[in-house]
Amino acid sequence: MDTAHRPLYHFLPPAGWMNDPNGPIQWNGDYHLFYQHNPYASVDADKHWGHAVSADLVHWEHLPVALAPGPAEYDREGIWSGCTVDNDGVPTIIYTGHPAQAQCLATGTDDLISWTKHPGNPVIAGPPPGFHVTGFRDPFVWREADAWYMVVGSGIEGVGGAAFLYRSSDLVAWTYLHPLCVGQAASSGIMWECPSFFPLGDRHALVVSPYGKVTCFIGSYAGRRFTPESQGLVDLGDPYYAPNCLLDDRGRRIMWGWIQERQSTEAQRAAGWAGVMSLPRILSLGEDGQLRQAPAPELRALRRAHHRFEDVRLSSSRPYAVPGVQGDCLEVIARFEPGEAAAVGIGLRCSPDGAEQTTIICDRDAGTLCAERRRSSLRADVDAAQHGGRFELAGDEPLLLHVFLDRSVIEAFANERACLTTRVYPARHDSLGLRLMARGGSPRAVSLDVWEINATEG
Ligand code: DQQ
Repeated sequence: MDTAHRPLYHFLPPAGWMNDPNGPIQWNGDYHLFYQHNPYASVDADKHWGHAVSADLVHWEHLPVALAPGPAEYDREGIWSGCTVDNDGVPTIIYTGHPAQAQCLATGTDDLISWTKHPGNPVIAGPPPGFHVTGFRDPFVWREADAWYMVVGSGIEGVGGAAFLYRSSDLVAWTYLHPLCVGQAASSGIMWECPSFFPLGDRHALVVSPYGKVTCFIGSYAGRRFTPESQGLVDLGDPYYAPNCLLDDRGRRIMWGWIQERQSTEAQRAAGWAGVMSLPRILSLGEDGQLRQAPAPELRALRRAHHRFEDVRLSSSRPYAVPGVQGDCLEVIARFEPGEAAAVGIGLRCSPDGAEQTTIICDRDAGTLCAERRRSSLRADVDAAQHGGRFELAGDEPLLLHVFLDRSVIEAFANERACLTTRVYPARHDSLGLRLMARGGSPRAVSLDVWEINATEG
């Protein structure tokens, strides 16, 4: 198994393949996370629901696989994504059976370890009549005062992504109502995978994975129809996909997403593992009516040795190599006053000569936050494309970059307004340096806090 790039404090299975988070739920106080899992090989096939539990969102215990494909025809080729609900004390999974692309039920024991598929499966055999759809999967279920409601991810051919709405009194017999929301292919894709729909502040949020960057619509929910008022990206990085969320007993909406690999499938297979879960993010609604995401405060339990620097003057001619800090598992909080600078950023996994380095850069002139990966790795088989997206700083607004580095994973939060997840696979063992950089000016890092993270192998 390749351990050099295997993250230490992001969740991932003991071995094999992982993709979407499925059915996260808090049960008897503990957080349970299920996930798309191929336990036999680190390749994208043969999906089971893997399972893990945590008391603190940080340390996870692996549990036996919850659901496996077959023997019935409807899920013979895979237990695809879905959700988990508490049906009056009975833990209940609603998932998509593959290849039927039909929605199915399973009920669990109180410890959530053993699951029994419903004899009446599938409970929704196919898409509503009258639509030519691009897919029909990934049920997300919630309770309202009068009944259960479900959205199923889909798309209407020639129109765009869609979330179809159903109602049930018992989770078994479902009545199709109408589309909760329909998008436009040009602006939000032809298919909405893994929809999640929930109240956020005084609005509702619909999060969808449209075969591209994850999109969050904020809007109003009335008459059982959702009307988007704005649209944004959950993460500017392209490896982040298919998030799912829960509401915990402290009223926090907590979301995880799948962080995809960005090395060749041969390298993934050889590594023995593929796919990483993002850190748990707490969602809220900003004063501007847009999505805010913050890393769960529980993650502070991972902090070990602390290094603090204040009032660091940066120069565009030479990056500032942070003295005495080395590592491939770090938490970094940098507060910049960009001044006149065109861009400021943080270099991670830098080799001493700079031949390898990855930069999270906020370009104020361009209004972007990007991961520059041209020099991420000397290896030829890893993706080196830059990725990122819109992130604008107002006037002299300070920049707070909060970055989690976990070997091959970088998750960055910028002013809690934007997130950027990327992958890095340095070839050199000495690519452990941390740098601050600037372009077109001499900005100030008001403070820089770095914690070494000392986690044990997950
Ligand atoms: N992954 C699952 C599907 C879902 C897709 C299959 C999204 O249910 O649409 O592994 O990554």
